[in-house]
Amino acid sequence: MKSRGKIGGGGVFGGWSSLGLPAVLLLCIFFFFLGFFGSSLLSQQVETESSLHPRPRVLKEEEYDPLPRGDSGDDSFTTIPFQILSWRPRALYFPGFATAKQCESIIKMAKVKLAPSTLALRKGETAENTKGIRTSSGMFISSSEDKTGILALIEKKIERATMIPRSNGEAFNVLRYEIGQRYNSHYDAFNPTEYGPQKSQRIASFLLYLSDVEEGGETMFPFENGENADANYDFRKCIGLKVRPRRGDGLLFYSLYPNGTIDPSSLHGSCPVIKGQKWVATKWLRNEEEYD
Ligand SMILES: O=C(O)CCC(=O)C(=O)O
Repeated sequence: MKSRGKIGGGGVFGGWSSLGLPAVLLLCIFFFFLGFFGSSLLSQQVETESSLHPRPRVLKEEEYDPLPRGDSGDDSFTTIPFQILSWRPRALYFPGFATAKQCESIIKMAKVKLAPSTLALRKGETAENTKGIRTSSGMFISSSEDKTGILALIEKKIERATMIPRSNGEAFNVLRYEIGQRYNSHYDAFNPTEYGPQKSQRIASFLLYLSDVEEGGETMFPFENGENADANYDFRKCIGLKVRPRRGDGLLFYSLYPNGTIDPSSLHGSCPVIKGQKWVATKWLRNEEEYD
């Protein structure tokens, strides 16, 4: 009588051998590729998720002991590396502030809505007589318009790095500079004697570089440390402290002194792009809440 529920006489290996060697080989190859593609697909998904929404780095508790927090505080330490580039103006550089994937996503959302960049005009200025000062293209986007959540993440990181609440920020101004395009030196803060009375003032600017630039396109501070600050300065001139755009890096500088007056050394601009293309997202931070 044949026994039920049992693999034939030779056990498992007997079953394989009855399939024949070519069939076993084919099965092995099939499982190999299944494993290979399955694991690389999975790791790609994990990588995309973690590079779009990276976890904040936290220090180990045994290194430093966190204090009991206030209602709105954190339970752990945050590290955001930065370099002081200058004290006049107060300028900080943040390497690797955003991931390459985050930068690419921001460019993708901006690309479809670009228009020639405009200027806030002083008394007597018109679009016609200020032509050539700012030749990039750009668009404005607030974090509430971004369904991917990336701009909200970046905004929260800027908030932590500056301790200026998100609600004091303007919408992101995403800019693209092509070869030869530039932004002559200017102030981000609005001097009331030139622009009239202001409801609020820009305290600081955070620039997130979304691309590398092969040549040119630096953010320049011609009056850094009081250099070149004479009446003859040509606002097109690309001199002084120059910050080279690198994808994912951030630059923060303060336009106001702690006493609220405009820091003359915060004059800045974008050198013309010589080779490649420059993408940057600017966030202006104000002394009053913005409503977007
Ligand atoms: O593109 C840059 O590097 C500077 C941008 C800038 O000056 C601004 O948006 O106010």
